[in-house]
Amino acid sequence: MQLVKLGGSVITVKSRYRYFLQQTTRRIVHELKRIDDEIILVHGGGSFGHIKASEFSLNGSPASSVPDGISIVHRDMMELNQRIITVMLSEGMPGIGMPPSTFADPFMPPFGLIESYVEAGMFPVTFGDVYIRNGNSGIVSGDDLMLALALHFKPSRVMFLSDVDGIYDRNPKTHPDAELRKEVRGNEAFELNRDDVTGGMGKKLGIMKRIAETGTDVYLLNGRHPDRIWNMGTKEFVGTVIH
Ligand code: ATP
Ligand code: IP8
Repeated sequence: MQLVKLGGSVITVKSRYRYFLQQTTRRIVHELKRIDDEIILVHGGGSFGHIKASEFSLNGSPASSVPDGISIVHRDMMELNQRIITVMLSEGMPGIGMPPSTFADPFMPPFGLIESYVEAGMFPVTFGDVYIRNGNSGIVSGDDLMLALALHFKPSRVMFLSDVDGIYDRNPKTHPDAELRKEVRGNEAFELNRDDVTGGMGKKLGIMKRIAETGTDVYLLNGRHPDRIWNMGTKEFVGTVIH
């Protein structure tokens, strides 16, 4: 089994509310389809999640407008999820959406159910979502779900697709001379996008390291070049690996 995160930065334009990158998503799905293995997918929020979640402070103290905010962000995330599944279907990859806001514990996906869909030849697609727990609202990140799924299923390979070539010593978007790390050294610096409500690349690296501790190689690569998945584990690979 393989576990794949479609980062919100690669399947949407993060600065433009609800802007889905259908062609990029199609090119990624086209490559994933050729992997001869079971695959569980997770996707992030991008501009379908972070902009409104930040506007409504869903990750902080509950505001009076929270019920509206929860409803809007969830609707938008469902829309993104269904758009991805429509692309998957058209590429011959039957996906099934699994919204965490309906899980008994949003941080603990229903593993048995996921397994049933995988056994039926389907591709579960869960995603960063809103939740209410013990009276408090919050956001579960796709990266949190990647960790829970990796710990349970122990996939043979875990990949995070983003809009950059890998993890750099500094944010490559603001530092054109930033250096790509094939392996991290521990002195990387991270910058957070203004609207990001779930911690960005710095938090992602922490999650990648925790998954790697279970013995699975974890890759971060650029989803705009999905053919790079075929070089994972070789010298030619362009991206970052955590062993
Ligand atoms: P989402 O959280 O919406 O699913 P994602 O998983 O694609 O999105 P982001 O949280 O957007 O990931 O993180 C990717 C962004 O992290 C890049 O666009 C990049 O600008 C930024 N970034 C900041 N610091 C670094 C760094 N040191 N190396 C690589 N990228 C960095
Ligand atoms: O982009 C966040 O998930 P992430 C989802 O994987 C929302 O961190 C709703 C903002």
